[in-house]
Amino acid sequence: MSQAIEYEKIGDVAVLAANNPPVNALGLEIRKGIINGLESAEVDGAKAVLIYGKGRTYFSGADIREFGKPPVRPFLPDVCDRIESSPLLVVSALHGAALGGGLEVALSSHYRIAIPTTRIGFPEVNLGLIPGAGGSQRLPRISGVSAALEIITSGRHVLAPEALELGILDEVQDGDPCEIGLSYVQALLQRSAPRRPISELPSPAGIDFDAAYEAMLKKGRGQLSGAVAVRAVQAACEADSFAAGLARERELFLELMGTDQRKGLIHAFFAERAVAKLPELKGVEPRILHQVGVVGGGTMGAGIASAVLLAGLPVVMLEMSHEAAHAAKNRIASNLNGAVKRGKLSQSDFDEILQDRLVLAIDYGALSNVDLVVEAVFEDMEVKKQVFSSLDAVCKPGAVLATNTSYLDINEIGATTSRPQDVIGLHFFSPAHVMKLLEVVVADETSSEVMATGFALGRRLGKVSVRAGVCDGFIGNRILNTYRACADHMVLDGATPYQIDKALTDFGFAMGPFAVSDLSGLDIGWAMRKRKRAEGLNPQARDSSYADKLCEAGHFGQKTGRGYYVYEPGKRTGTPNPDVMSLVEADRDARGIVARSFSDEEILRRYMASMVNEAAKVVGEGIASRPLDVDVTLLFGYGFPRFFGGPLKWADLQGLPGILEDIRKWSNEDSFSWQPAPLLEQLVSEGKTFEDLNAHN
Ligand code: T1G
Repeated sequence: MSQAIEYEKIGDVAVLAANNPPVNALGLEIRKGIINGLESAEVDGAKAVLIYGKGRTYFSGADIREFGKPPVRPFLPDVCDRIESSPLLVVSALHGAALGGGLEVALSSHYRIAIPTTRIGFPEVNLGLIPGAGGSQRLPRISGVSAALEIITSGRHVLAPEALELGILDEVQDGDPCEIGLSYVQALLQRSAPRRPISELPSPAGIDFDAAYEAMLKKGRGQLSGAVAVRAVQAACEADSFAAGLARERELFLELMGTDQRKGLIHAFFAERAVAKLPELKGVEPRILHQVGVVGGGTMGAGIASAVLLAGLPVVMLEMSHEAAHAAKNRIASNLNGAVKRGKLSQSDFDEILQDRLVLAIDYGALSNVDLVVEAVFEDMEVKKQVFSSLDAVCKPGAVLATNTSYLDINEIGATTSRPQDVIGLHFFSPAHVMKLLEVVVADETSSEVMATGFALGRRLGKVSVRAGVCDGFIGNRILNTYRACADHMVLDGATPYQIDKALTDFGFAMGPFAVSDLSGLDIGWAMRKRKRAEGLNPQARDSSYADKLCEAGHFGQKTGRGYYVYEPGKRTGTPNPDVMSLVEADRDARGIVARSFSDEEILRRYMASMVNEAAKVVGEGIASRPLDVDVTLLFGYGFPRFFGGPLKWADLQGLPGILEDIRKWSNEDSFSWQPAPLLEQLVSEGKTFEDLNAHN
């Protein structure tokens, strides 16, 4: 059986090779292996020890799957202290991603060499934690407090050349990690380089840690780990000894380990990786994509084309006229320009894309050779059907025909073609070249190969793709429409849009529902309400009119400078629009509603209960395969605070019985009007959680 740490003595050097694919996570066997390897080296007459990782990376951190389980010795801090205190010279050779506990192992080594593409970092804050094996004590001693604080609180990956500049690495050299490591050790031995335990370096000079703490708390919008990391680095400067600093770090680490935020963030880490793992895609090969077509060059179409071009694929953009096609090209150019400004695209690639890889067309014939086409035209069923029958006529056999509709019935669209098995929904979120979420909407006839191709395109575009079934609004918008309606109900009953927005930003959302409506455009909600009225409203639904009045007055939010808020030119945050409350009061009077007060806590509970309840229906009906698919959708498409892990993880952590009790209590009120989801009732009656469903699917 292969060892987690393979031991080999090469000349005077004992080589410890980590072999724990896929990312050499520092699980128990690795930790034991390092200790055993050091002990062997010390009795084996070695003069030095080289530690490196086999496969694609050096240690990428502690084994996250062990968190929350009873810890087993040796603990990582002990392993790091053992490395540093070894009488032998210990050298680490890094490649891939030396992150978290991996960087802590490297920092406890006496010297570090890396290949140029290596990334180092402390991403623990993204898991609701802080470095827990000396990273917050050793890094400030070699890179200085400011650099250490920035790296630890941001969680960002630092490339090797910058890490060399910061003194974190001693050498950067290209080649095989073991080979460059061995020659580096030889060089150190030849010049009798001393062991250099970082823990023996003096405490670094401090900064105003209280100010840094407050700043991180504000930036975290409720997430604690960044601010707590400041206190850990503070200990590196102020503790009486290295050991005392280490103890303080451990104390803070264990406090965070017990928080719901740690559970939420680790759930999010694994959930975003699990969404693409679907049993129905096992062994299914996607179709090859060489060229993509986009029909409709408006905001969404241009965004989708930009995402595809940025991923290196050529695009044929079809519009109805030359003017419209050139307008689409200008939108794409402005999107790509943004990427150039953000340093994500070079000017030469920008030019090459617009000259060679983007083809404009006004004739469907131009799409005859694409492998996949995404339709992004006006949200009208008749228009969609015309487009799809044209695509059916011109596209080659095997081409994937995708629609970017955000709610229309894809079964009905597919039925207008002779190949419904090749029709799928690819629901991008605006701006499509920025937003990470992609709903892959699988219609009744969609083949698994076409579904696999949708996911493959998502991976190629760097998206987080979630499988969704066909219903009005799929996963995300269906749930949004419910909690958005719940907010409207509370306004009719006495709350204000501004109180609701504050309650949700205090909860952790970047923006409240009314500010989000202003950002996406009030005309979108208006069009949806008109469509719903035309389709016949659910009699229990309350149909507020104050929002319509705003739109009838031409106020569509940020894009018109006025909506629920008033925006100064160029500003993205506004002040409450004084007209809104008089429209609301008029609406209440017309309905004979006597306004009452709402506490922020009640607003939050109602809002979240409506969200969780609808999400449970979406899972219960199989529109979402698992609860984690809903969580990832709300995290990546609707700004749900990541430290809660998503609405269903949040619900589990809150306790489903309490949420069901709320829903049952309110379900007969006008201002709630939703019956408890059968799945929620079933889970509560069986004493189960949404997580149980994730585990089983
Ligand atoms: N533990 C367990 N599993 C891990 C893991 C880890 N640290 N990192 C990755 N995996 C799994 C992942 O779930 C996936 O599994 C597979 O490896 C490939 O990952 C004490 C407390 C390293 C940059 O936060 O950022 O150290 O889905 O798909 O895109 O101070 O993984 O195949 O079943 O992401 O090439 C700190 C987390 C831990 C790094 C590679 N370390 N990992 O990205 O592959 S806390 C991290 C990553 C800590 C100490 C503290 C990325 C990656 P599966 P992948 P990738």
